[in-house]
Amino acid sequence: DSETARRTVLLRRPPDEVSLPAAVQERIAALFGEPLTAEQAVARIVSDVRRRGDEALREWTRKLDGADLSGGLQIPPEDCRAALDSLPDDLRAALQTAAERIRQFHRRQPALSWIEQNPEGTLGQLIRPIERVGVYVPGGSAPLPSSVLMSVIPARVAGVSRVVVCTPPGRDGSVNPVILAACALAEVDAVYRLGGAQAIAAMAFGTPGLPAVDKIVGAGGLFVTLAKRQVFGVVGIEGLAGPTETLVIADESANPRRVAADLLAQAEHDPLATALLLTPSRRLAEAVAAQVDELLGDTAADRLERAEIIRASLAARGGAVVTRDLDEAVDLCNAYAPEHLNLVVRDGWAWLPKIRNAGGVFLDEDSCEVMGDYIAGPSHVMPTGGSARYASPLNVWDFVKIVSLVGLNRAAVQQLSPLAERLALAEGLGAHALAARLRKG
Ligand code: HSO
Ligand code: ZN
Repeated sequence: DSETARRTVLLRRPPDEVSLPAAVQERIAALFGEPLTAEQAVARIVSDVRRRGDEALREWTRKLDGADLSGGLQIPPEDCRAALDSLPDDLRAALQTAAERIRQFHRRQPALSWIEQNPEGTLGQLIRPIERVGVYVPGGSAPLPSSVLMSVIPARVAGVSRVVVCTPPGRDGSVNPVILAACALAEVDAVYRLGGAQAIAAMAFGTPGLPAVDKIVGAGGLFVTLAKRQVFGVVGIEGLAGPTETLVIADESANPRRVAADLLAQAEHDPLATALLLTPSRRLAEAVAAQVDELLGDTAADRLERAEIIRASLAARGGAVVTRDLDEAVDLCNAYAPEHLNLVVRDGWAWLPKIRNAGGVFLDEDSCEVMGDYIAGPSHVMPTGGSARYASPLNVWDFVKIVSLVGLNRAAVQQLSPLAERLALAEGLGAHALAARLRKG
């Protein structure tokens, strides 16, 4: 009804900062010598990389990341191996278990070729992996090695023959060692210290130092997302990731402290992340709010390193909505189509059939989103910004395609070619009609 509709609009309100923050605008103006929109700035970088290749990559990396690439674009594979070997044992073991669970989960997504032989001959579909895939792994304030596993392993399971990773270098040209270790573990073929729009352009068009790929996947910041949009068509992309988001639907049976922790976990990703609670219980909403304050407070037992980011995110986009009942919460969820839905209600299974739009459903408190972020098995690369209405989490099917097979025999063609000819004539395509007619007998 209209109240539900009004609330959905509020949930997905356009960010206040649609226009770029002043600091970014100034930076762009300084870099390009004139004020440009983010799209224009990205378009310049993309076309420059396309024209001047590695030279442009070195220049943009120096300008944007402050790093010197003269030591080489590619990180030597030995460095990745060494990073894996020198991880603390417990961390290496955790990554290995995560990798194995992700592999097992994705092996259950069969993309099947089929060939049907019948009196007409043959029709079928051949599943072929995409040959070369590029994975973008963001750097920045929280480099996420788990994202390496969550993107590379589904590609490997699909049979992609070459998987490369681009990730931005720090000022000293280095890349987070745990990211390198995850690349070694996932058997990435090449890792390039390259970030932003320049990385996307390089993977799309190829340069002497970085051969082109066929499809680019992985989330990134604004410039990465705009660049992916601009190179789409030259290469495939899996989607345009926006800031991450979680909707918690909970009733009085939920533990407020755990719900609060799940909201904080989401908010800590990004000041632009969204963490929302929908509940028919005002009491729960208030209890969760109190827990959020307590967990964020200065006196909290373990002070959260990213408390500032969490506060910014919760202030701009976080909160609780008290709904009429659980049905309304579910309706709001379907309209909002969150990346993550945490369903923490009595008898969650009974509600599951009503959930239509969400990247992933995390059923019950124990199976919180963080399990999915790291270790459960499905990829944590999930559709954001309402795209769960039509898109899926990253999966094996993102890395294969169908080749259709038509092998009709002479008898079938004799029977069908007059129909093809008739359709060709209706389309005014005389050569098509001729080709069909020549099969007639
Ligand atoms: N929740 C993030 C994934 C992630 N969390 C990686 C921790 N590391 C977006 O789905
Ligand atoms: Zn997360």
